[in-house]
Amino acid sequence: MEQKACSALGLIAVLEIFSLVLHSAIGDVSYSFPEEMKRGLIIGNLAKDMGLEVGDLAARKARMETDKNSKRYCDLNLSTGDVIVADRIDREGLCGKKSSCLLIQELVLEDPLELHRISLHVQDVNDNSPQFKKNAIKFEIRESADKGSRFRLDEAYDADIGLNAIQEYSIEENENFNLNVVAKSGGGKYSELVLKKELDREQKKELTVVLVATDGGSPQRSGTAVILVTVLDANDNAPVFSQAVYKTSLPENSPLDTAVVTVSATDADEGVNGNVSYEFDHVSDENNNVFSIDSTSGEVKVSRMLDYEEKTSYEMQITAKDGLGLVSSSTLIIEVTDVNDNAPVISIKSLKNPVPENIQLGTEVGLINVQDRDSDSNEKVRCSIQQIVPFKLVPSIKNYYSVVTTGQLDREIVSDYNITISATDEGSPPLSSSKTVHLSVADINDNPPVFEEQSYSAYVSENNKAGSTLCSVTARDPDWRQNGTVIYSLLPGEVNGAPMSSYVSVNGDTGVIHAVRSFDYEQFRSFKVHVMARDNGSPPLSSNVSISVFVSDVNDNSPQILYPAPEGSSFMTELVPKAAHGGSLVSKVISVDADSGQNAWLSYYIVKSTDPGLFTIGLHSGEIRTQRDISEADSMKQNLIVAVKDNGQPPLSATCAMYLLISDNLAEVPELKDISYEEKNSNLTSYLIIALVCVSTFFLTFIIIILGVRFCRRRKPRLLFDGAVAIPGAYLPPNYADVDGTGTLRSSYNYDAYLTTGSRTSDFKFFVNHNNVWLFGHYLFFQSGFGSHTVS
Ligand SMILES: *[C@@H]1O[C@H](CO)[C@@H](O)[C@H](O)[C@H]1NC(C)=O
Ligand SMILES: *[C@@H]1O[C@H](CO)[C@@H](O)[C@H](O)[C@H]1NC(C)=O
Ligand SMILES: *[C@@H]1O[C@H](CO)[C@@H](O)[C@H](O)[C@H]1NC(C)=O
Ligand SMILES: *[C@@H]1O[C@H](CO)[C@@H](O)[C@H](O)[C@H]1NC(C)=O
Ligand SMILES: CC(=O)N[C@H]1CO[C@H](CO)[C@@H](O)[C@@H]1O
Repeated sequence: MEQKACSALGLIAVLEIFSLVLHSAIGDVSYSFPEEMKRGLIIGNLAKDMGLEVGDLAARKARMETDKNSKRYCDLNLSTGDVIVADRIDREGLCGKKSSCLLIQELVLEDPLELHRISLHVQDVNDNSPQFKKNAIKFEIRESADKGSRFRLDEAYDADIGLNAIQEYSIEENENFNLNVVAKSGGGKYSELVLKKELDREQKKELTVVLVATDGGSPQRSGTAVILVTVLDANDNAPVFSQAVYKTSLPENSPLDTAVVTVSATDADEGVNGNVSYEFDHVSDENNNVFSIDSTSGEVKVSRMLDYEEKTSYEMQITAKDGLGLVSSSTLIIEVTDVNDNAPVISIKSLKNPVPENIQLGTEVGLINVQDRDSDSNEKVRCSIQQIVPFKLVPSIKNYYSVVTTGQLDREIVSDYNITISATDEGSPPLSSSKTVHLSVADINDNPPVFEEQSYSAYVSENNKAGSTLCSVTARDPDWRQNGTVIYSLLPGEVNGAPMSSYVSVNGDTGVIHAVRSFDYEQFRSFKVHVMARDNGSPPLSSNVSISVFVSDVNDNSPQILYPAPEGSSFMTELVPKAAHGGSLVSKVISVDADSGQNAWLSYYIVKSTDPGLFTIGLHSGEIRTQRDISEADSMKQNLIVAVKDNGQPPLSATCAMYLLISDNLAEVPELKDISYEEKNSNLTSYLIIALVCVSTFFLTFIIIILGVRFCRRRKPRLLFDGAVAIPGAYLPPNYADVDGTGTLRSSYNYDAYLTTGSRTSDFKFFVNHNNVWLFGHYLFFQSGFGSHTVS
């Protein structure tokens, strides 16, 4: 600038030297006047100043010229000689910031030609206000900026110079900023904002300060600019929770994703600095994943099923964090409330199983425990047995119940119980559960075997096979296993003096009664067997039953003709008096049948006779009577063959021959040598008795020996009755095997025991009527009370 000024001065100096050379005669005129004078205003009077006559000016054609192409700023009023403003003279436009502004104009005069230099010194007028480049100066200042920070402001511009240029800056009073004005070394001034108090975006986001630049002119001019300060955020605020502690409660078993609570924290900062995200603080493993928190919204949700029985409350720390990591935390307490979601659990602590059936009333057989995991009323449990069983529950200490018998047990009626114990809690709705206890009743041998019938009867035909089944008895014992296992056995007894076991046997397992030997009706008709059924318990129980065995008759005995003696063995003759009238009794055929009933109901027939019209025989009496009077014409010897037939099926029969002699004198019959036999009957009897005693002695000895031998060789003696009978008519009951008037047999028999050696060879024939001991050869025949068959 100084150089420019120098060169400008140089130029002026050159011009001045030149003008001095040209116009040495006339002095130059210089005028000083303010800029911006209106056109026509008089700057000065040249005529006067140059000492010229006003009239000359016009004559000499005085005129203003400009150097080079320079603009002509002033004119000359020829009539007055005044220099007047011809054009606008703006100092700032002509000279800018030059401290002096000189315009050179030339005055030209003719006759003589003269050239005068007119120097116009244009003086500055404060016509320009200070001006800022922009009306608004925008600043962004971080709120974290320190006190004393400086922010340089734009300079204002004032076209004027010197005092009219900018002298001062100022800002209106505000709490944050001061203004510091700095003078530039090359002149001019600028200002800077100085932070006197920290900014707080959260308090005031924008500040507006008006900056004023003033010049030193008079009147003073000023220019303003608005400083817009935008406070930039700094993360100076941590998020703040709306509550220090969030407390809420939630029923257990809440479905997943149930919203529990929404926490919220606010951060006064903005943008990232105020972008709060939520998370759980370090969570213990047990709390892990139970709840989830939405990091953006702060909504806490259930993410795992809650179980009151597992954990009743959760306490967690929630952290809110802003974008740049400032954190704060709050406590979240979630109480879980109980829901009746657990049924009571019944557990059997002890059980006496099986229970003996004779257990005493009121005995404890088991102990159960009932527990409900819920709490309060949800865990109160009522426990009962809702069945008709002889057991009940008796509350014991706390949750224990005793199972106690309330009635007598009987295994034979109910052998096991399924006792259903049910437990219900008092929740709403109540939950219940049940448990079935299987209790079996152990057996006690308390039932004796019982026969199906009170007594049994068995019917067996005589001559049965040894080993044949008579009947079977069954006894039942409802007890268990060996206590109910029935064993049959024969009770000791006798039949006809022989042990029972020689007649029958019983199968111990099945109760089937077998005959051990063949029975003979003619020996005994019935007998009683006693069988005991005993169980296998300890001690055993037993019961007895009697079986009546009835032996039924079989027609196994042919009629035995006692009189007359069978043909060939002896010779007997009946005398029939010649004077016998028709219908008189001549003789009687006597026969017996060892069988009974129909089998012993005998009928008599005359099979063959010498004179068929003479004799008849009573069908059942066997009495032989004359049919008509005997006449002289009748043959003296009459023979009758009489058949005796029993009524059995099939009938058995025997025949005999009857010799009748129609005579009044025995001597008339020479052929009958043995006729004295009849007459000497009493003598014969005496002989026979003597002989019998002798023979009996001998024979009994013989028989005993034989029996011994036979018995040893043949264990099973045969029952047999066979052989001939010789009997004198007088000793026999006359109507043996007779019929009464109604035709039915009335019999009360005694029984005969026969012993035989099995040989049928007949060597000896004896009979002892009075002793009822008959001996036929080696057949031994014991008879007791023989022939009590009577007609009523
Ligand atoms: C806040 O943060 C979340 C995730 O961290 C993001 O998605 C979101 O755009 C952020 N918001 C702002 C305003 O920064
Ligand atoms: C008890 O239950 C068992 C098994 O379910 C069954 O076999 C038995 O018959 C039941 N007893 C009674 C007396 O109901
Ligand atoms: C039989 O009864 C007795 C008591 O009388 C008992 O001790 C035993 O256990 C019972 N036997 C069985 C197999 O039940
Ligand atoms: C059965 O008979 C036997 C032998 O006579 C006797 O000891 C027992 O007591 C009887 N039993 C009963 C139940 O009558
Ligand atoms: C050309 C011009 O301006 N002439 C003026 C000079 O001065 C006289 C007197 O003041 C005026 O009357 C003229 O008009």
